[in-house]
Amino acid sequence: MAEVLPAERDLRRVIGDGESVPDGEVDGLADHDLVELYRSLVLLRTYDERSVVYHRQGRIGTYAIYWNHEAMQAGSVYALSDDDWIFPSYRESAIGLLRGMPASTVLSWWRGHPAGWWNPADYNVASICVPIGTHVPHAAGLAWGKRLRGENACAIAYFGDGATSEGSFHEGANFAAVMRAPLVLFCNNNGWAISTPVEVQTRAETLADKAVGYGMPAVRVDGLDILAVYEATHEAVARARAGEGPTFVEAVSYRAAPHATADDPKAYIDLARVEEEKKRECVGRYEGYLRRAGILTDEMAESIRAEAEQAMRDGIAAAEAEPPADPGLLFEHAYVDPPASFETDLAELRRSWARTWAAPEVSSVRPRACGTRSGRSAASTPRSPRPGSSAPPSGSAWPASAPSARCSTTRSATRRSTS
Ligand SMILES: Cc1ncc(C[n+]2csc(CCOP(=O)(O)OP(=O)(O)O)c2C)c(N)n1
Ligand SMILES: [Mg+2]
Repeated sequence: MAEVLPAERDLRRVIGDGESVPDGEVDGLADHDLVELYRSLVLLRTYDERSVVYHRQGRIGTYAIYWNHEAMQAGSVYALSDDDWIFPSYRESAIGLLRGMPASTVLSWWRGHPAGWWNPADYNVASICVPIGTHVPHAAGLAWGKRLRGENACAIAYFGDGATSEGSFHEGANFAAVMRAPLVLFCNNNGWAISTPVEVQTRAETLADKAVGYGMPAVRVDGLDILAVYEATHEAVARARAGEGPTFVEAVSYRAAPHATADDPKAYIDLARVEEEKKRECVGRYEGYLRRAGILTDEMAESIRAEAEQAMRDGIAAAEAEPPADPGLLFEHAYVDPPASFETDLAELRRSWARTWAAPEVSSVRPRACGTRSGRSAASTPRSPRPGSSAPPSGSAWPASAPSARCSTTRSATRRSTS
């Protein structure tokens, strides 16, 4: 029988304010770990800020900004081991970077390019989930599977406050609790589901209260406090590994950036509150903690920032060097035996592209298994538009060479084991 435990209502905090509120400590984190946490924060922050610029320059498409969500992501991932599975929503699109995924892969995803698809098993990171909450049952199922196989790994599913109103969230949470699946339900409560405030989302006093109905414990943490997030997730992971089932972590913040690049929050958000939130943004807060503890020097901070900026420069260069995708891809993987109309539809698409950009005619629709998609000839590659641009592609960023749309990528060597 699952126990019904009261949700922890107070926000857990470790980082002080440098004045009247003292800094705390977290068991099991050495100085080296504290610096690695900072490195993760800076990498995510740099990715996010550069992505907004790339969007404005028309180099990536609409982008879901996660500015000030970095502590929730970096703190929780650090509490996992590499065998644990991550199920991100669009708000955690770049979380794979913390598992060694190249920035170019995530940037390609935001460019709508197949080079942005990865094999989840390469990183134990599931694909980025755009439908709200539909990945929660997937994560519950994977976690349950780990338990059935007697494996020690667990899963973590990231979703927002708005997702707690979706059926998928409730189905996944209930299933995980009943099956004692080793799952962490990580709710990023930023107070808004686009323009819908959390107050009209639920009558529950806190989102963590919802866990009680499923007989699982919950904890509420300050989502801008990377150490509190780490600690809460670490405890949830320990419960999961001990066979005690899922835990709900509610990480609380107030969204300080637009929902996405297409959004204008001035129409609905409390701008004064946003300014307050910016003053206690999570990267600066943690940097203050590390400096008060004498762990971070100017040189270290500068070198960590430079490393992240270089990763982004390399990432966008590699993403833009990807050959354009074959439009035949739009028709693949839908049917084992594609209907005849696909053939004519694709031919029409190719004709229209050829008319627009004088691209060569290319091969016919053929369903292909994942992993066998390479090997198209250069002649069979029409040019595709640069995302966000109405101009025909030109120059070295859009070569006419053979595309290598990938189902699988190779894990880079930068992964780390934490537990
Ligand atoms: C099933 C589904 N319904 C509606 C949408 C449209 N939609 C996109 S983002 C969003 C708000 C989600 O808010 P929240 O869960 O709080 O996550 P946040 O964006 O704040 O991280 C909605 C309703 C969607 N993507 N999927
Ligand atoms: Mg939200």
